[in-house]
Amino acid sequence: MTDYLPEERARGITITAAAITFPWAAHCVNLIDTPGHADFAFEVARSLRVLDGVIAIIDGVAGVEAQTEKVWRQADEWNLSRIAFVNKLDRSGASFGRAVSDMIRRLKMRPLILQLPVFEHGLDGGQLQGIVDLVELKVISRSDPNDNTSQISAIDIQSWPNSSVQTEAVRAREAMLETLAEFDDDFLETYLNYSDRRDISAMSIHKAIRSITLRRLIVPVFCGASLRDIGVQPLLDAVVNYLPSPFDVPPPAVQVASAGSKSSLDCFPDHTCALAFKVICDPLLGPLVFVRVYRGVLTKGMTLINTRSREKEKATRLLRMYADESVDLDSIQEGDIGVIVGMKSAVTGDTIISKRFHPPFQLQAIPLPPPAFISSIEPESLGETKSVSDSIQMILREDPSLSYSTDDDSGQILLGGMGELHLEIARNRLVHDFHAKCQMSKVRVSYRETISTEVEYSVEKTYDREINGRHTRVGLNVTVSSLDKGILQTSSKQGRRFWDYGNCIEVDMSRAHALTTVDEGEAAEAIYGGSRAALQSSSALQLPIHSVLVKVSKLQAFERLTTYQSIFTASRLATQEALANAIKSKGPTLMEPYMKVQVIVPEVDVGSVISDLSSSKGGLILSLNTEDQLDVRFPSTTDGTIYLPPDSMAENVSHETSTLFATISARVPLKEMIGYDKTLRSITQGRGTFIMSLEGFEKMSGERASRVLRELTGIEQ
Ligand SMILES: Nc1nc2c(ncn2[C@@H]2O[C@H](COP(=O)(O)OP(=O)(O)OP(=O)(O)O)[C@@H](O)[C@H]2O)c(=O)[nH]1
Ligand SMILES: [Mg+2]
Repeated sequence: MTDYLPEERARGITITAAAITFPWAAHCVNLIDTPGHADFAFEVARSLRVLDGVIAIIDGVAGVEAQTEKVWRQADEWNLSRIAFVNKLDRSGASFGRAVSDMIRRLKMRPLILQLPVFEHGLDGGQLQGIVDLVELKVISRSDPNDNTSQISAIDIQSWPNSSVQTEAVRAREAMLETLAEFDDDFLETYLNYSDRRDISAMSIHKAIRSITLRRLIVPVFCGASLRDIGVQPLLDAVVNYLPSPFDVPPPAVQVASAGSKSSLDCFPDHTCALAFKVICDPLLGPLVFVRVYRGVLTKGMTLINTRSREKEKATRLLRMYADESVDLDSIQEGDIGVIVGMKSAVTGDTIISKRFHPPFQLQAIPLPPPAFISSIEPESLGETKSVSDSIQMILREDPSLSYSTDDDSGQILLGGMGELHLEIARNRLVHDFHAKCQMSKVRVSYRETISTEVEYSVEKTYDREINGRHTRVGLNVTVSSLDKGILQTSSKQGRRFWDYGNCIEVDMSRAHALTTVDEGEAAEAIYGGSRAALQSSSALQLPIHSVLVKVSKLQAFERLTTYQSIFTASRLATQEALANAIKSKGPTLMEPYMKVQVIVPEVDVGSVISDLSSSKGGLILSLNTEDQLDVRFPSTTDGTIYLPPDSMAENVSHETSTLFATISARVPLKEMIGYDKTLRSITQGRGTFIMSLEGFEKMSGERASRVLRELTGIEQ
């Protein structure tokens, strides 16, 4: 239902995060379905940014997949409460027990088992029939497990014909109560007061589960088979019962632009305040800006201010989304998610408020991964260039993890992205959805350029420029040097630091002179913006700059001749000049992206995979974990053990035949990883999987660097 794009339907995967709102048990639930493929990680990042809780769906056959582990860590960063659902237990080879031990091991979490799967032959074997709810001690099953429309009934476990299910359920329930008593002091009292634990009320159990889930001490674990609609309704009950409501989470952090300091939204009362986290360019309705309202109520007709662009716009129409369908709304309530139709300026990450506030502030931004892949786009004819670049602007507004630049010399359009699939889908959207007449070259690596460690270059200048027909003048000093990683740990004595795509811009306003027409915070922003623009592309090779420290100081203003725009331009020009000279003095230094790669393969293939990664691809093997080395004991429990459900399996699967897998972690240059899915498939007969994420950029030298320079310039070095 949420996979509505034609590309999603054709490929059977989720590509874009889709929001859906529905009522459940007298609550309103906003759900965002996110993609699992690593190339669409930004869709996950922006969803995690605005959600208060997470349902982690674990495949009961495959266990915890590498990408799940990554998303789990991101959810840690946003302090999100979680519940987990082990799915596909109807499939042969699925095992609830194994999936849970996988979760403990890979996700380093403490599970609280709240359900057990029930099979035709009890705990093991035969078709999945339903689940045991351990709080109520009831079996929830369908009258016909093959028929999704058949009646769902909940019967007391005592009446269930299989006694092994009863015995295990009692054991699992006891473990659950012990865990609750261990983590929740109020519940400990209740626990100790009852000699017969069966008498403890479901209400006090729910309360304790909610409390420790909100405190992120445990993760309640549920199970079932969504395809057969087994366990889905209890999972939705759990969302309402255990995950936080918007009023359970602390107010979001905000950044005050001029001070560069962090504060809380509570410091800005009487404002309607929302975060734009997604934009869809609808061909009929125009831009649809998805917002999460953090404070106040956003009403139809309200005048809204974008704190980044400072532009004012009226919220003429509001919508509630049901994937690709929508209904009109008069208001979006505090805590809710909705859509503002037709906003011209808002982009992902913008803060939208109802009253102008000084100094301007922004809700915490959504971290944007730097693109490591690139592809050039060729309009079919010169006349198409404008329309192709307009279409690209639209997909860029939808997906900021794509990037766009043009090569000044060749006029080529370069599109950057997270991976091969990401760029392929972007191209298909351009051609099919926006009818852009263009072709895309093969996906290649996005290199960076930096300056040599020995170089430091300064430019001190006064710029006289005509901007919009007006004479302007600004003086400043810009010094560029190689970014010493040590700077990360130190705080600046001289000024504010802005970090951007691997560079640092230090703005020192202590010696700013005669600043009267622009306030200091805005001037610092203009300096940062200008330098940042200069860092986007080097002058000779047109590559983004990386690992450079730019220090800007001695800003000199000239009364009314100095404007925000003139400071921005002066900062851009001075940074550009300093960079060009620094690069010229020692020759270009190229950097290439390195990936952290995690490959999960059958143990028999470990040797060949390692040899390919290290010998053929020049990668560095970081670790190798085989299944028998993995310890399922959880470190923080008092006796070192926790309850694990039996390794129950569906029909006809013997434990002996299941393949043992190993996880190989390595660091490999991205260039060598292009097309790796095919290599891995052939080495492992399709049984291996891998994920990779950008680890960073590293300097290139020797023949490797010369080869890339030859490719980029077409000139023999
Ligand atoms: N047997 C079985 N198959 C299932 C079940 N749930 C999902 N599937 C199948 O698994 C496949 C993937 O399902 P999706 O819901 O698209 O999975 P997803 O996690 O959203 O995938 P991405 O969004 O692309 O990461 C589909 O073919 C489903 O029919 C289940 O409970 N049992
Ligand atoms: Mg999906």
